[in-house]
Amino acid sequence: MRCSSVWFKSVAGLALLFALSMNAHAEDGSAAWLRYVPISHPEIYKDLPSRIVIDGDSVSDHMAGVELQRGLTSLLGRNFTLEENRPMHTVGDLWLPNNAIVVRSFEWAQHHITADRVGPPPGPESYYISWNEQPGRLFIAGEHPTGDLFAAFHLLEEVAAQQPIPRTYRSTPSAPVRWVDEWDNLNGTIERGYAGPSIFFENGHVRQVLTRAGEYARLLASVGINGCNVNNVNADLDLLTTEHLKEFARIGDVFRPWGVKLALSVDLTSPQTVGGLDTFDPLDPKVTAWWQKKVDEIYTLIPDFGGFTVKADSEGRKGPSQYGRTPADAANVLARALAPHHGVVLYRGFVYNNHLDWHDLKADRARAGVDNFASLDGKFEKNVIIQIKEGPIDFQAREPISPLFAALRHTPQAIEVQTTQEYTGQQRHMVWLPSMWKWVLDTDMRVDGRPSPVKEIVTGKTFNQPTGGFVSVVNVGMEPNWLHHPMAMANLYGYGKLAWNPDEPLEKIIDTWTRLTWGNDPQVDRTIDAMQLKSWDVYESYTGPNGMGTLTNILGYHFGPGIESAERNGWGQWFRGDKDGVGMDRTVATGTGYIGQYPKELAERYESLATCPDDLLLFFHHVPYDYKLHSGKTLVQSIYDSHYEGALAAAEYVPQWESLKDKIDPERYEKTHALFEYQAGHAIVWRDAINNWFHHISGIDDALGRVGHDPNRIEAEAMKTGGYQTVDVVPWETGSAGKAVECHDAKGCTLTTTLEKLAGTYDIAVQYFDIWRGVSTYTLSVNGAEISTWKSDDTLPPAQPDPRLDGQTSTRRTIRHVALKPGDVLELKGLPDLRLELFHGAQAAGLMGAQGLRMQPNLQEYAPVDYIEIGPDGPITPQ
Ligand code: GCV
Repeated sequence: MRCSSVWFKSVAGLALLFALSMNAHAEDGSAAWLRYVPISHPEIYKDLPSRIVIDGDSVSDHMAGVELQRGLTSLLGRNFTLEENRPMHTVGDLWLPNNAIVVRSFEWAQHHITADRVGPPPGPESYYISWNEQPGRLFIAGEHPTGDLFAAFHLLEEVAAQQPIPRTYRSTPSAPVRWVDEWDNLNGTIERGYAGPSIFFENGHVRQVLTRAGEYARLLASVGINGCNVNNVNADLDLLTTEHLKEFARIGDVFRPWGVKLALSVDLTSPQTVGGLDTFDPLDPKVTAWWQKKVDEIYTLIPDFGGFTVKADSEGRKGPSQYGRTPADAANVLARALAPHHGVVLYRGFVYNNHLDWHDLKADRARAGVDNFASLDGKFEKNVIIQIKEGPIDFQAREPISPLFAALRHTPQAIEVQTTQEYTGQQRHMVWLPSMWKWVLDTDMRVDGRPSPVKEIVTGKTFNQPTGGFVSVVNVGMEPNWLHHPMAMANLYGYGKLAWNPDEPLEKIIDTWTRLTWGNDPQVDRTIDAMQLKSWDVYESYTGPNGMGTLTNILGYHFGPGIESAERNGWGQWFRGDKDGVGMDRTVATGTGYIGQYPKELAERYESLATCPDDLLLFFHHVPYDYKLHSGKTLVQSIYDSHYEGALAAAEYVPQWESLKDKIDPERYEKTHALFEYQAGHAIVWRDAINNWFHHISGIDDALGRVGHDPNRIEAEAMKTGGYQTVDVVPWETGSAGKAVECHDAKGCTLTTTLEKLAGTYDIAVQYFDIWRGVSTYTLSVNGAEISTWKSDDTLPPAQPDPRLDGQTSTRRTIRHVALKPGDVLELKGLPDLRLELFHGAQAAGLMGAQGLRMQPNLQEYAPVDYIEIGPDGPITPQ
């Protein structure tokens, strides 16, 4: 039983004021889905009592009460009072106030509410809600105080989405591990983070002010997430010093009220780098003792510490292989140290050799998971969980399911997914990833010919494991709205919901998120739901087709197209495209044998061309370009078509969003609008790069004559130029005709052309390159009259400056509804980024006098331009 003390506190007075002032802030996205904006029909909840009574004195109970008061007061526009630690503290205590929202223990509920309604305690984080209008009592009971908190958030969610309060509702999480990982470094940077610096660290230390970390924990708790690993799996080597641990304890303190456990990623060399030992061999007794002592030290500072995540023998991290030891040897040492404190080890299955020989047709990175871990099944301590990426490569737009899920029958597992959109548009493209995750979780691995969907494997049901669950790499940053794109927060929300209940329908998840984030207007909800639900499909269709991987620049920043970067190197993300065909032969019959790692039924399905699904074809097979897909199209024609369809669908987001203009606050409307405009332009960069590349390599024309023919396009290098110079774009397919122009003149340069268009109204798109740190200025005029001027000052990915003109930096400005007639002269003026620069010998050169300063094109942004495209009004310049 949970204890409660006798003190009584009513904090009703300031509640309304507090709640209203909370919502007075600008809509900068920081409130995410916890906006608590007054609902349009508060009368639905007129019977809901305004008195909240809490039994229990834990900090989570307190937070549940405060959250209920804050949320309900704001949502319903009336005062809710809060009485904490009401004296109803014994199981035998029958007192239960009417006309109140009462939070009590599950144990109490079992004794005093009809047992068959409450049922047996389902698990430590479960909760129960019952609503009885007659005495006017809403009853909330958690098996553990965090259950109260989850219940409070659930109730608030129902009210915010204007859903009826359930008569009785019981909820139990699917698995004990529902964590997020953040890849934050102590210096404040975030690996694969796209929304500003770390909310936890700066300059080698934990931030002094951890307000954002606390707010983040609240968001996590609101969707049932119970653990957060705060540092990069490529862990800082000095992470475990006592000095750092004391600082991490402060993060633990701000997480604790929300029931979120702090976890850390550790480097296995720590006994050497921190402990000063001469070895990190896991089987050396000195090393074992060091880990035990270090873990004990951690728990004295952070009593509810969650555990360690380990990346070893992978991408340059050292690991047990250095001493001829196995992942089990290493994981078990940590696990034994953690076990007395109930901590766990999440040992990543992402162990592979990134120096593979690409000449070797049998070499295959996808095999690594099963090759490295299957033989260790059953050799891990009980508190070791193998953390397995959803696919065998690396979070591509689509991959098959990792066969490792089916290979570990005696070892707990957790699935690792990525909320941060490393390979899926880096929060500059809208991609709702729960669609992908649900596809993965529902995939039936058919272990031993029996139903065994991934969701049941990772939640421990299939193989009867005591633990396991879900991990998502999130990488929120200091930008107010956490992930940059207002739509991207739906990924974090959806992750939490699926981790809690992998059977939750996608439609329900997205609709609730939309209501909470954007309001309950039916048109808004219908439009946003539909956009999000198709967005994975749309992104996949204009990036990597048929299971080839995303086709991004894997040697760069994983953002724009960079097709051949995947080939001819040791990283093993090959798709083996040549003039005759494309795809990795992973068959058992003639290829790498990878398919043989799946259970029999799946292996047979993938091995045979007759049954292999089109959307995974090239992951498993090498086929010629004119190979006929199940869809009836040839492979290459399907690639062309899907890229045109996908780019068009992305362009349609703009008018779809514009249809909601009057129903969305201006701040978020404008930000989201700019991102959709960006996505529309960048989808065309993707479309053209991939289609032109396949056209070039296959030599097969597009049956519809679009690829390589852009009648509405005027190449910059073909225009009359005042000062612009032609340069190559590398790789060639990321620039139209492989060329662009740059202006190296501080006074600026011009491009002009005389139009022969029929009189009418057109959209004019300028395709240019926006380098991260430079800010060029562009001005477009018709017959000398300016129609648009803008600066290339977007903060596009990559987060590190990419100084090149390529598929990451290529972007587009569209000027709509421009009246044109034959003979009109179009002029684009580009002014490169200018900075005052110290200039030696300034006087001799007669520039800016004796100060020795001059304006110079700087930072490698020379007002670059790729082309101008002029087409009829519409969502996309048509082909
Ligand atoms: C943290 C991919 C990413 C790396 C990441 C790695 C991993 O390779 O590109 O940035 O490293 O996965 O998951 O460990």
